[in-house]
Amino acid sequence: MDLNGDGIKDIVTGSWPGEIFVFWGKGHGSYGPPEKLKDKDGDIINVGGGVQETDSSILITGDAEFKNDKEGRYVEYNGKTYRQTPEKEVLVTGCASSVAVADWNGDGLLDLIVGDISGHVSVYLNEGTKDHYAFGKPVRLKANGKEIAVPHGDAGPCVADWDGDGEPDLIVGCGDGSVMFYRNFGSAKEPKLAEGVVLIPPGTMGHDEEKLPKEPTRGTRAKVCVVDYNGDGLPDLLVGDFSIQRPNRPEPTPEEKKKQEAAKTELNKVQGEFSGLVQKLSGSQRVKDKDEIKKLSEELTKLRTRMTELRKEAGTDYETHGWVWLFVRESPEKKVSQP
Ligand SMILES: [Ca+2]
Ligand SMILES: [Ca+2]
Ligand SMILES: [Ca+2]
Ligand SMILES: [Ca+2]
Repeated sequence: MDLNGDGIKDIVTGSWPGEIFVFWGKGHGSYGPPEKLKDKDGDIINVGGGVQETDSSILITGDAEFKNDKEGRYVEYNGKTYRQTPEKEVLVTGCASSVAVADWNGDGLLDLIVGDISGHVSVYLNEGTKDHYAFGKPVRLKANGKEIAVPHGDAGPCVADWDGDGEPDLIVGCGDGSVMFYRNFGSAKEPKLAEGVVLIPPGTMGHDEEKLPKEPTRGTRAKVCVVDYNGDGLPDLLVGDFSIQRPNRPEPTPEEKKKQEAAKTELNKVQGEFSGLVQKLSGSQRVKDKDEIKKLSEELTKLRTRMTELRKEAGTDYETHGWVWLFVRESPEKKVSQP
């Protein structure tokens, strides 16, 4: 889609740590560097994250990193500086976001439909013009009068006319790997969503290493795209996921097994030391001496490197994948099937 109306397609994506990024199309298949999308007030769009301040801490959920100057540690985020003080700890974390760009209210301007880690879906209506977008404040979408909150969070929205009545509907990938369909029974200008219907059941959530399959299996955190993949005129579903399986490789020899066991034992020990250090560096009882903090941070980096080496030597018991599944639509009804 072309977000800035210059006739060249752009790429818009959600992220972990949570912001929405745009890669401006430069033509001939090349794109500019990622930029964080801002709303009309100049605030970075990050619907599931942001800044939470309490008496003892400032928690920043988003794309922020620590910097140091002569006054100490600080974080810059959304045009503001948050400084670490003996009374107030600054913490940085992230959350997942997923975005669909579509004209949600039929005014000819592209809007942002953003899914967040808690499973909600919000719309940022575009109050600008075709050449100059200006996104308003987020409004959570409702289905059957209730705010959408998909199973296991991690909402991955997609806007498409799924039932073929000419009005855009909402399709959402869910944290448990399922896909929900919310029919728009309003109009293009005034969408109203019906209660969600499960299009695709959940994937496998299992973490029991012994029971993990060795073959590709549908996983979790579904992200969807609606497209007529086989060109029969009916919309089909492409579903991306996150899945875990056991490596499909031969059993280790007794000698290899011995090495793996030794690495596992050492890994346990190093992991213990690592969490001990993390405790020293966080929480209200944390170390406050600058030199001591520096020393501990360096040690932490060393341990992290060693842990990566040991995990490799221990022979990982599982591997992670992201598959893309095709579900071909069989009839104009809501029925879909796996090929
Ligand atoms: Ca463009
Ligand atoms: Ca619009
Ligand atoms: Ca429709
Ligand atoms: Ca099709």
